[in-house]
Amino acid sequence: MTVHGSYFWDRTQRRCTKVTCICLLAAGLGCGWQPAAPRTSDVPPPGTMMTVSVTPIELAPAPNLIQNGDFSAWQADASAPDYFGAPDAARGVSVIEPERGEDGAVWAVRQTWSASDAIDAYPKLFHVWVTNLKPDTRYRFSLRVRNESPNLMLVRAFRYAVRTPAEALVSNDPPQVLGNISFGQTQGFEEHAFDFQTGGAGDFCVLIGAKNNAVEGTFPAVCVWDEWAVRPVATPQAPPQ
Ligand SMILES: [Ca+2]
Repeated sequence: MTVHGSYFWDRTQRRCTKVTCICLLAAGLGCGWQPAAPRTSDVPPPGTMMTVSVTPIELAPAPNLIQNGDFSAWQADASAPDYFGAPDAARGVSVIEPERGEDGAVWAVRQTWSASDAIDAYPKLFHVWVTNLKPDTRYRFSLRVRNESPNLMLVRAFRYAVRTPAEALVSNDPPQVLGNISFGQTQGFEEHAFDFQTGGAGDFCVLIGAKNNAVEGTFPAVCVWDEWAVRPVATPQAPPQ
């Protein structure tokens, strides 16, 4: 119910004031003015800005410089996931297979050793070439792995001073070790990482490969590899001079 044109006597103004009173008829509500809720100390007056909360902005991680490092791409009948190299089939010491989820999609790599490949050259092991790194730059290689055997595994990065992997494979110059990690049996999946510096200018490409480094080990031995990644390591900004 709306009543227009009510008048009342305003003692302060000493005049009659026209008001509009809007009354809502509802269950339990009468016609009348409701006082505003008392202002509490944490409510700013109108027109005042206040900080409600501060949420730190998480910077997105740099893109992974290893292509297909999540192992999601593995062509049918291919011996290795896209961009990766399989262990040497003629040597026959280890095999890799796609690790699939319940939906059938490949999400990781299962490698099974029947004997140690500790004496083998890394280009003949499960490996990947990284050809898009900058000189004199610090990078972090990281991976997730489940080592189901007690054997010591070794993952190592090399710098070849040539322009392409094809040239590296025929080069007589020994590659330079940039860094490595080793680990034994893991508790489920574990993340392991190492940092490396690429070295001076000039043509180069980097190989990262994995081997069962225990000559005397337990076989068959199994590692499930996931999330091989190379990302630049953020260096703190130098203070202004
Ligand atoms: Ca994955």
